[in-house]
Amino acid sequence: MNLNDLGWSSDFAQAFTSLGTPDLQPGRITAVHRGRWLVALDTHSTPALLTGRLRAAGELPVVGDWVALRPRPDEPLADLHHVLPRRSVLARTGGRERAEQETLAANLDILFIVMGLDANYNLRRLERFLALGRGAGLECAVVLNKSDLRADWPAAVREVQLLAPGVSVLAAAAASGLGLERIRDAIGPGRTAAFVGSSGVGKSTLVNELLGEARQATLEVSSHGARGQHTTVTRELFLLPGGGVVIDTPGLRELRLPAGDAALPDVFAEVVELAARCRFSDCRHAGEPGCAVQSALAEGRLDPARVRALAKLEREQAWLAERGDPRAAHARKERWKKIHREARSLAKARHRQ
Ligand SMILES: Nc1nc2c(ncn2[C@@H]2O[C@H](COP(=O)(O)OP(=O)(O)OP(=O)(O)O)[C@@H](O)[C@H]2O)c(=O)[nH]1
Ligand SMILES: [Mg+2]
Ligand SMILES: [Zn+2]
Repeated sequence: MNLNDLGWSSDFAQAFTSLGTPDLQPGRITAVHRGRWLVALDTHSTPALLTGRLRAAGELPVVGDWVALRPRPDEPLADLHHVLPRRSVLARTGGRERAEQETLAANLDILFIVMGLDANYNLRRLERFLALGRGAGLECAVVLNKSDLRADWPAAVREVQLLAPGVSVLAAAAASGLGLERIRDAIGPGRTAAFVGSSGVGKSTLVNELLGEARQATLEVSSHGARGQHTTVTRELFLLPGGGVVIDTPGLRELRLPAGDAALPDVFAEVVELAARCRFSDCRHAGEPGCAVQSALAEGRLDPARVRALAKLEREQAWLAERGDPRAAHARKERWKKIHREARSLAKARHRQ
């Protein structure tokens, strides 16, 4: 193994040099286990701990990060001193009712969004994943896996292509190896790919096929069971035999986008383009005159599900923005107070008539 195979580039080399710490070694985080980071170096892997200074800096290293570390002389352990600036960051909003950002992985080039061609197939979920990937500035590819379970899979490929113009859409069947060559080509040497999608769609099965060996546990979907178990529980980075790096991730039951996700206009381009032609710039497409969205819907030129999906994601973004900005929340409260006041006086006026 060498660092270039792992995705090292001249940018990282420069960042490393400018640390001015030639006694440290560069390495890449391949896994994180209970306060221990596993790091691939040019010759081997080592477990590592954070130095107090790096811990105090707040943002912990994640899978895919490039770090500068120093091996301990007397034990098979290293100390992580620095995280090199990230080229890209995949993040989501953490669990229910919480608005914290959770960084999932760093320094990715391409995101494989895996969807099963069974009951898992869901365009609304796909839109979320596309916004996640595009928001992180990543090339995205949709993998429609389990094509062996759906005879008319080419229709699904076409449907997704229409939904996401410019995004490559590949049909795959992990068991028969269909689609694997295209996935391998899309990754390419020295590039880093992550597999994301619901639990049980076959991410680990695909990663194993790419590796040519069963490195990741996989499980019958039925055994994922009512308790909603995930087979893969941690993110892990692997080097492919032919070059390229893949990160397997645990299934995301519910994906909430990070705050400030700027990719919605990109993912919902046809809706946003129409909305730009509404008479009022703050048109809510709810009966205002001169609404281009409403007329497109009435004429069947626009899919109402897309309009609703965008509105829902925009509401989530507004909520997150307010959580992060109390002033915005205050302004919204004042706006509603004013609307209610006006509604009340209007009602009174009507009553008097
Ligand atoms: N029919 C069919 N089954 C598949 C295919 N790919 C994977 N499976 C099966 O789907 C089940 C789940 O696969 P996994 O690879 O464990 O799914 P995963 O996405 O890694 O799931 P998590 O780790 O829980 O997120 C396993 O029983 C696989 O054998 C496929 O192309 N066709
Ligand atoms: Mg898995
Ligand atoms: Zn409108």
